[in-house]
Amino acid sequence: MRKALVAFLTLPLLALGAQPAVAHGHGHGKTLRAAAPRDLRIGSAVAGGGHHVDQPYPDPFTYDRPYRKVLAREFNSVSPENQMKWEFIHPERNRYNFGPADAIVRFARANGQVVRGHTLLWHSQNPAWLNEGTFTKAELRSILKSHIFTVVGHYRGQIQQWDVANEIFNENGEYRQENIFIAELGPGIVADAFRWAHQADPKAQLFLNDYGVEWPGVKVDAYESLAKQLLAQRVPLHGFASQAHLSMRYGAPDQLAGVLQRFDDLGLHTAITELDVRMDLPASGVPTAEQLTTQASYYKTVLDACLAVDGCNSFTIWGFTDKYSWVPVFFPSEGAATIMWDDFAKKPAYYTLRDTLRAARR
Ligand code: 9MR
Repeated sequence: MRKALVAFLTLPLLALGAQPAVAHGHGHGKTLRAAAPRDLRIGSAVAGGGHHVDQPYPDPFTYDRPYRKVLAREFNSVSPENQMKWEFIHPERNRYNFGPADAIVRFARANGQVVRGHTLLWHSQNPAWLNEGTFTKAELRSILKSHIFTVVGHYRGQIQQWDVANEIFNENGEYRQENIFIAELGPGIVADAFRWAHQADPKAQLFLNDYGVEWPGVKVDAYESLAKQLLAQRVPLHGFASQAHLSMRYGAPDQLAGVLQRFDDLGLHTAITELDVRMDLPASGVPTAEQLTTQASYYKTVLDACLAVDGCNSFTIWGFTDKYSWVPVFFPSEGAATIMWDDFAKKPAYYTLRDTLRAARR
């Protein structure tokens, strides 16, 4: 968020009547996107694929119209939750499945939203043909290269930011050996992935993305030295992102601004890409008023961190409604992690985010 630039741009935009928020019928800061400073995108994951496949409802993005209405109204950035992951978009070695991700990209264009592409180099959610196949190193390298050229090329010009490398370090700051590309080809493959993505779409901002980087520590140190090394080698790295999957068990991330600032100091963009705040649910299953207040304060801590750092240009939550959250599926005693209830009624966290955005916009 560059404040001087915002002030400079505001007047001419108003004079031209060119406020996109007004064009979408939700001006005056009534929605998150309308409340936000102009150089900060407010995003949500788009529910579909992944854990949703085993739930007793049809694909949310495809079939839930009220859900799509809220998604269009509140956000000006969207992230396919699963629809651009390898297992989804590249289910067989010689077959790509672009339909569901194309639908999201079309929706985004129709609603004045940008798209965050997720993700190209990851240890998880890879198709069986890749996990179980036997390939020479040369074959594996060419599989990754052609996947990146095909997928990034398919969306060329339509993706604001790509999570090129996702979760490549473990908690000790070592390269994850579960990542078959890193295990087989060595960590140098990370630089290649960035180079290929940049060739395929020179305008997309290319990010490192991970969880567990909300507090300083060895994992953040590992990313900082990787970022320095990549930049020194003139690898097209443009950003560092904190996913920010938080639990109220562990306290609010009160040092996050400092972490983001270290990457801003390297000249990188920063982003919050998957924020949610889960809590231990009481026996009733319904959070207490106090829990909701605490949750709102965690959301605010993360937004404040982004607002405090000049180059933090994207703030995304990992779904906006508890109805479709991944949290209860993966953490059975925890839940209520998003900013809206199942019926899209707003929680205190929603209002806190909106108020904080409004205050920052002025
Ligand atoms: O929300 C996603 C869920 O639908 C999938 O089943 C799950 C499988 O790993 O992945 C979830 O999204 C993850 C994201 O892609 C990367 N960071 C952690 C997210 C939560 O697990």
